[in-house]
Amino acid sequence: AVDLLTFGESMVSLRSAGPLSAGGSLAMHVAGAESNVAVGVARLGHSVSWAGVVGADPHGEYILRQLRSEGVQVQHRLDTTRSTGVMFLEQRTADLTRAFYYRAGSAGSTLSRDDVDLALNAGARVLHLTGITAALSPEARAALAYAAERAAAEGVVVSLDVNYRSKLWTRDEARAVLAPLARHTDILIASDDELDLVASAAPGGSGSLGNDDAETALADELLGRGVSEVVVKRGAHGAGVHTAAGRFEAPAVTVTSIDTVGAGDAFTAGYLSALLDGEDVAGRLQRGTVMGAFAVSTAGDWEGLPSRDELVLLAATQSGAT
Ligand code: KDG
Repeated sequence: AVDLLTFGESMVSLRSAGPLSAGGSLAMHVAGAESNVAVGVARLGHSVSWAGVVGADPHGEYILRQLRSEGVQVQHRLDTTRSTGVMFLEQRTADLTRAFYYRAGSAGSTLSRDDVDLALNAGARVLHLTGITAALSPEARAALAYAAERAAAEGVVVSLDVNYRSKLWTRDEARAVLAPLARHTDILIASDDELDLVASAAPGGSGSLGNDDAETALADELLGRGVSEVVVKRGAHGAGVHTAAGRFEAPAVTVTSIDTVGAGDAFTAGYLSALLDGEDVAGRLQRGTVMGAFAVSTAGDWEGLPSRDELVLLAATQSGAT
């Protein structure tokens, strides 16, 4: 059994240095929330497996090579009739990046229950899922629900990052599919504006989570439904965890932000790595925020993530040491 198993769609990401409408050079990278987490956890020294479907094209081969070279075990299916998905990531301004997807009908979107079954047969301590998979196709949605249910029944720790992508589906569509998944989830990870996609709005609230009480009400509802840790990502404001034993908060590590894409995935990789190491909730939060800091202060979704030995580089920053 591997320490962590994850599955989802990985794509070729074509990154621009400026407005796409002006053309120019694009740099080819591997993107995908789940493979970002896989790489992050693998770099920290755990055994990691990623399952997914790619096209029989150089793009798919590139994804597989990149993941393998990061030490991620790949359990892929080749779809010879479809293309590997592509996304453009446009650096529109220094502070604003925009994603444009070319992934409808992609090979990765055909991920099925059979694919998931094969991957789960090998065993894992933690299964990490994201809500993106449910937005890809009816079969991917069914595969996600099935995996959560099977893994939970087998005693595998199930982690679910909501990861709402507005270009793939509406909030109402996401809520209808993701809220029922919470029942099989041990570790529910969400940005502070995503919690209402897995729980109902707090009494009297409109779902706006600027409000601390509203967040607590949503988290309590999830804890009542069997989730053991409700992890809330707050970007530059750090992260928090609601558990039956109380609430924990950690500030973000202060760094210069140059690329926030992948920061949430890096946080999740750190959180799950510390969980695998037997760290307590405070230790999980701490490693998550350090990993998030590496992601935002380096270019790329995952390229700047640290090895285990490098973790200390930014942990030291946090305590003011140089
Ligand atoms: O979390 C970063 C992801 O957004 C990126 O890697 C691409 O998986 C991706 C998606 O669906 O947006």
